[in-house]
Amino acid sequence: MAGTRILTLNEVIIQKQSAFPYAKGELSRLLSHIGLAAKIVNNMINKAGLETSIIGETESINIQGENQQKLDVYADETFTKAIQASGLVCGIASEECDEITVFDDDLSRDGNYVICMDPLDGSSNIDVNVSVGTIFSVYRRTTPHGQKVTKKDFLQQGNKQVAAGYIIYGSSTMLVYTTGLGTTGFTYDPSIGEFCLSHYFMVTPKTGKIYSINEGNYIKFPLGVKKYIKYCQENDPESSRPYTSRYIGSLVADFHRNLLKGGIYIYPKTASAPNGKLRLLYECNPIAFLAEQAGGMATDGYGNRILDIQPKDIHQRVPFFTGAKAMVEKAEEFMKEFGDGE
Ligand code: P6P
Repeated sequence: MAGTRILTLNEVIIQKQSAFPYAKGELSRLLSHIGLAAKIVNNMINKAGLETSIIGETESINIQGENQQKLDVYADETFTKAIQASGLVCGIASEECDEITVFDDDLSRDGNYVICMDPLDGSSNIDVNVSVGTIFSVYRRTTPHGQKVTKKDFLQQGNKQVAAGYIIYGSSTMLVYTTGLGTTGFTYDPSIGEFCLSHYFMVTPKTGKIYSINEGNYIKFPLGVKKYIKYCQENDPESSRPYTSRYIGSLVADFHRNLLKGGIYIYPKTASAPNGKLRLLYECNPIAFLAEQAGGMATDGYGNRILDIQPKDIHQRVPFFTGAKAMVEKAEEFMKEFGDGE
């Protein structure tokens, strides 16, 4: 539109940081480094179909027991290097690494922040050209500066996050983040190599017509989840039911669609996954922060706000219900009434 100049990620971060006094420009610098890594990974993902050397599996299995994709390792290394180069972060907890990564150089040891990240979520979808994402979560360290970071710095409740976000590598590549001042989205413009402001203040609909869950696990679900799925499928035009089932198998893509259109994403506990599948530190907490900042909700299905759960382990899993507030509340009603029963 004439007269409206495009604002880049760095410009908006600096604009918003003025409302965030203690960041002293550090957070904006950190988010800029994350944006750089996102551009590098985006470039490689877009070539994945052509560069056969970068697609497919490595020989290794990560701590999750999942085959590591070559791009998982590439994304983990790229984000780790870019984050360390900022000199602001003293360590990283990554889905791809069994233990925390401690940055032991002078600059980083004095860093104020730690990062939890899923460098490439949904990566098994890459070889079939389905959207994937990077998820990150930023905390201030709790142990004294100058010392090596410890696991304690990472085992903080999600309500202590100072920033969180995701990059979705889809039909277009977007970076969506929050520092607690609302959820903001940027769309990557490859012609200028910049993330450009496209969604200044994202607000998710109070309710929706989309439910996202892997119904292939139906027989293993808690009774409350089974009852909620049937509720979604009932014919009740007054409440816009039956809802539409949409499940890509890529959390960032499913969440992003529901954030914009209104919907609920559920990964509950199942008979074979008693704590669910998703990891609290680098999937549920950052997504929950973004959901709440956009007016949505995120719980474990048992009335516990995700952001208030006290982590015990860096790879801890939790059941995950997130999306439009009215939909999460309705699912919680079914869980309260029917619980885990058969
Ligand atoms: P399932 C990808 O591995 C992931 O962590 C999320 O991105 C996704 O929503 C979920 O697992 C898919 O799991 O068991 O339905 O294949």
